[in-house]
Amino acid sequence: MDVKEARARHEELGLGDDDLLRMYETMLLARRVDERMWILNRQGKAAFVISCQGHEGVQVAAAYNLRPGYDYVYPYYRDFGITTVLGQTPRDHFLSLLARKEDPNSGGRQMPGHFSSRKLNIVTSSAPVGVQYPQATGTALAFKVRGEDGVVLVTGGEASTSQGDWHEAMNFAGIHDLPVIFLIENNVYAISVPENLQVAGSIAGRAAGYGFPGHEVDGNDVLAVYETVKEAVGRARRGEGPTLVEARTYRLTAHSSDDDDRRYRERDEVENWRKKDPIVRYEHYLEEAGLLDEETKEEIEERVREQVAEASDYAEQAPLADPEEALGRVYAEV
Ligand SMILES: Cc1ncc(C[n+]2csc(CCOP(=O)(O)OP(=O)(O)O)c2C)c(N)n1
Ligand SMILES: [Mg+2]
Repeated sequence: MDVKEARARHEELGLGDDDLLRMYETMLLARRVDERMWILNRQGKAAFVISCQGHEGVQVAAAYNLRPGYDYVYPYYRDFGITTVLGQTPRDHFLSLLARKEDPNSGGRQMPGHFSSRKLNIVTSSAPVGVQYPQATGTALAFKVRGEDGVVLVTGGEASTSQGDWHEAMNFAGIHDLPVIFLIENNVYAISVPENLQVAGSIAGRAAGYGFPGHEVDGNDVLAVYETVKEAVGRARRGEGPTLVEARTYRLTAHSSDDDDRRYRERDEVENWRKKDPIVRYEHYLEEAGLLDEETKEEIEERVREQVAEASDYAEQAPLADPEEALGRVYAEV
C-alpha cells in the first residue's frame, strides 16, 4: 500500500493528521498511566488497580466522537482512555488511585476507576455491575424532553449484558428512540468466567429485539471503532434513536490487582492477543500513512513519560483525604 492509499481511510472519516496523532498520544498516555499504577501497587502505595490495557483503542476512538462537557458519559471502571479523551488528566487518575484529598472523582473516598466530573459530564458509577444503563437512559430522555441534541455514551463489559438493568435500559431506549449509545467492551472474560459461559448468542444481535441497530466491531482497530461510533453518535444527535456497539477486544492484564489470571487462562492465549495490541496496530497504520517515524514516536513517548512521572510524583506528595470526610456527602446534613 502506498501512502496515499493508506491515508484514504482516515481522510474518508473526516479525520486530519492532527486528530490521528492526538488519538495515538492519548492511547499511549492511558497505557503508560496504567503501567505506572501497577508499579505503585507493587510498591505497596496503591491498594487496588483496575486496568484499561488492551481497551485503549475502543475507548479513545469512541470518545473522540463526543463533545466533552455537553454530551453525557456513564463510563465503567476500565475507561481511563475515555475519561482521558474527555479531559481528565494523569494527575486526576493518580490522585484517585492514591485516595488523595484532591481526587476529583470522590475526594479519595471511592475505589479507583469510579470516574466523576461535573464539568465534563462524567457521571460516577456505583459498584454493582450494570446499574449505569438505566441511569444513562434517563439522561438521554432528559435530552429528548428538553429538545437538545446531546448524546449519552454508556459503557460496560460483556458480562454486564447479563444483568436485567441492561435489558430494561435497552428496551426503554428503543421504545422512546433515545439518544444513547450502548458501548460494550467485550474483552472475553468476566473476572475468571469466559465469554462462552457468560453470553448466549451475539450481544450485537440483541439490539434487533429492541428495535434498533447493533454492530459488532473489531475493538483493536481504532479507525473501525471510530467509524462505527461516529455513525451511532450522528444517529443519536439527529433524533433517530439508540445504537448498540459491541467492540471485541481482550483484557491484557488480570481482572484487577487482586486477581491471579494464571489460574484460569493459558499464557499462550494472552501472548497471541498481545500480537494484536491496538496501540501497536495503530502505530503500523500511522507508519504506513507516513505520520509516524522513529523520531516522532520517541518525541511522543518522551512527552508521555514526563507527564506520567510528574503526575504520579505530584499525587504521591499530595495530602491524603481526611478520615472524618469519609461519610461526607453521603447523608444529608441537618
Ligand atoms: C451485580 C454484581 N455482580 C458481581 C460483581 C463483581 N464483579 C465486579 S466486575 C465483574 C466482572 C464484570 O465483567 P465484564 O462485565 O465482562 O467487565 P470486565 O471487567 O471484563 O471489563 C464482577 C463479576 C459486581 N460488582 N456486581
Ligand atoms: Mg469482560
